[in-house]
Amino acid sequence: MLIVGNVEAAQLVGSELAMRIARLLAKRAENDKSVQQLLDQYTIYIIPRPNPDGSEKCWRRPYQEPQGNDRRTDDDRDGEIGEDGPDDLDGNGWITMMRIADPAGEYMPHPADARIMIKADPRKNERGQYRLMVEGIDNDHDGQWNEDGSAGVSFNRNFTFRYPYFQAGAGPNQVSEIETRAVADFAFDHPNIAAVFTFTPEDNLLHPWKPDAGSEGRPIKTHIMSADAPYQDYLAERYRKILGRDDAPDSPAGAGSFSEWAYFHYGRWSLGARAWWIPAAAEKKTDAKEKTADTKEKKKGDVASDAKKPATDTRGADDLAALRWLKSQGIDGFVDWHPIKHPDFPNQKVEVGGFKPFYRLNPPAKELDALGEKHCDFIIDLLGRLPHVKLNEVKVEPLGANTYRITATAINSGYLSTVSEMGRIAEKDYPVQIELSAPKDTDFLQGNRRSMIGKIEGEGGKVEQVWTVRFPKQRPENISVRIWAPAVGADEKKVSLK
Ligand SMILES: [Ca+2]
Ligand SMILES: [Ca+2]
Ligand SMILES: [Ca+2]
Ligand SMILES: [Ca+2]
Repeated sequence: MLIVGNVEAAQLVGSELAMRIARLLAKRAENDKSVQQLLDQYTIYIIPRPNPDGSEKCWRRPYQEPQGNDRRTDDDRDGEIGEDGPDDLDGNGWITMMRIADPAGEYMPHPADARIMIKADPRKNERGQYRLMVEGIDNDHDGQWNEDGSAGVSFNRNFTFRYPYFQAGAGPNQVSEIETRAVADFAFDHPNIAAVFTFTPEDNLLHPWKPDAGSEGRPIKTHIMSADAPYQDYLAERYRKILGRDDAPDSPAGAGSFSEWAYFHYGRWSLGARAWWIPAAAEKKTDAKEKTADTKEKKKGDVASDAKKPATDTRGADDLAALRWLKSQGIDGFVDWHPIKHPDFPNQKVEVGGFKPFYRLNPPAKELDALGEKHCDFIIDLLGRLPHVKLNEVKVEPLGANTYRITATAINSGYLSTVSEMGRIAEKDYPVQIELSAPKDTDFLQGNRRSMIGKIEGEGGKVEQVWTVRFPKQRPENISVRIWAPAVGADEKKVSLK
């Protein structure tokens, strides 16, 4: 199987946990025979940091959550590259937000906590008092602030499934980047990969993908196939049980994301987990998309997201919860608003403040040990459920005149079927093959020497292959039957013809 770390560069916890899984698996195998057996049986590839340049950006000062790699992008298409990124105006080493007192602004302080900014709703007789944008100046004097930081191409927006054409961070075309190309090539070069586990916000272990009967018959698949959904649902249940948490924020719909590509286009079982989030006890359920929009792109504020809000006012609820949680943990993750002099707004009050980058995406270090152990538990659980073919029985019946009927029964002893329904449709798997080894001059009256077997269901799903063969000269003492496929293992049985 393949384990992939932080597909979103800023979620460094993903790469840390991927490394921990590797170490823990090796360590546990020393004392636990069943783990050793699993490691003998399966190969685990781990790509802890699929976007090294993007991840490296996390350590550059001033600190800001990176979106993409180091490709030089002209984000606003004005012919200049990276001419106006965020600026650390208060010199504290962090890029946060800034608010500009402005009667025409859309934002106002939250009634419960003035540190949190929410969009004013005129229908509620509220009036905006501030403009809100990312900390910085208009370096190129085009009337827009921080519109081009040459943010690069995001690893998790550059894959082929539901590719977000022409959108920020998507890149010039699908799999255009060295990183995405390298990971996709690696995957295709290793047909023995049966399942992919990814640390990603587009999780399906906490929010299982839902099948859609209406679109299932269409040639281009957009939803998990209904035949695959129960397997995914069961694994998701296992994951939540092992993790002991069931309160994750909503999963955004992927666009060009890696884990969806792994299922829809690479055709493998694909499981995604968010790894960590601020506990729901501190945070009421919020839309993850909104959260990103709230922290990153308030200046482009989208009214539509407010219009969809349910009757209860949840504006700023996740921010409030995050503040409560930071406080309860004694973590300094918020910069209190403080006035600065801003060259672009000489006559207005401008303050810098807000959440520090990374704190809401990555857990405190003290939680890493437990998270590592639990994810290792899940990977071991998953390894024990991967498809695995075995020859159960090979029966030989003499029919006279040097003619024999040979019946082989193969089973899949894993929980997962040998290929997902999506993989079968995408034709990206290497199908199970079965072969009868017999002397060259053997006549195959029924069945071919070698043939492909369709999908074998999990939990002891079986298939039967029947050959009728005649040996023109002397019959051999033994024949053997072999069954194999790169992702589901191999088995061979020799039987005597006596
Ligand atoms: Ca530009
Ligand atoms: Ca700053
Ligand atoms: Ca500008
Ligand atoms: Ca700037």
